[in-house]
Amino acid sequence: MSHLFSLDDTTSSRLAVDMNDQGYAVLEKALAPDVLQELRTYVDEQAARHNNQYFAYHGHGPLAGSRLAATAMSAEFRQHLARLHQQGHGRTAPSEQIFPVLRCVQGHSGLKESNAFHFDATLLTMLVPIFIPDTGKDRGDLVLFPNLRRVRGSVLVNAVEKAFYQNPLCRRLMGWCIERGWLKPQLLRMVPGNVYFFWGYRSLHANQPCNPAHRRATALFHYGDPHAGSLTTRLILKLNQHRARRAVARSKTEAS
Ligand SMILES: O=C(O)CCC(=O)C(=O)O
Ligand SMILES: [Fe+2]
Repeated sequence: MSHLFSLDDTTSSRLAVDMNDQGYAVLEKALAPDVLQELRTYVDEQAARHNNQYFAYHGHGPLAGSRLAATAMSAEFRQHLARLHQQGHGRTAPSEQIFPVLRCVQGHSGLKESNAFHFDATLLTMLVPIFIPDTGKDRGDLVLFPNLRRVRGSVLVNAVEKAFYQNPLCRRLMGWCIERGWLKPQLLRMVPGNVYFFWGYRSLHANQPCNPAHRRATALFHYGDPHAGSLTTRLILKLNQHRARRAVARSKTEAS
């Protein structure tokens, strides 16, 4: 098996119901121990190339040769996500593409990447924790305001909403309100081996700050772009990739 795990029809429909009713779904012990170990070895190798500072790999290119890229290209795995999208959202995704990402938050440069609340460009998000600090505090839990909005018919409305929520001022304000208990998001403590699903396009989310002495690595699989092919979507993807490259460049400068 070159992908991550298999999913039967009954389990998939349970995940769809959980995402809609509870805001997220968990597939416990989804990864076989040797698969998780393979991912960890891969992350270790890549982290060494980045001076153990923050890095993110977006798309097939930088992930080439890894099981993450193989998963995103697997026809069988694509069918799993297609079925889940259909079961949960009631229709097929306009695009078949799976967009894989590897994020590794570590060192002081990782702190800047925390609490960066956003809506994903794609509807379905699958999150695979690879390394999660087992400290009591600052594990980098996933912070989620689930299903805050619907899929927008208009690309423009989507862009305006993203601009409103994803700017530094709003992000800071949200962090502040959460700290004071005025806003109560769901906090997901992730366990490596489990896999998590939520509607990334509909849910405002971020990760909590993570202890700089520890490594927090997650793989993300983004599926089902509601505005597939539109100019705005292409720009958002470009912008995210640009941000990721800039963060890596910054952490390199700081490390040297
Ligand atoms: O690493 C995480 O926990 C979340 C990252 C995320 O939401 C994203 O890359 O879209
Ligand atoms: Fe996201």
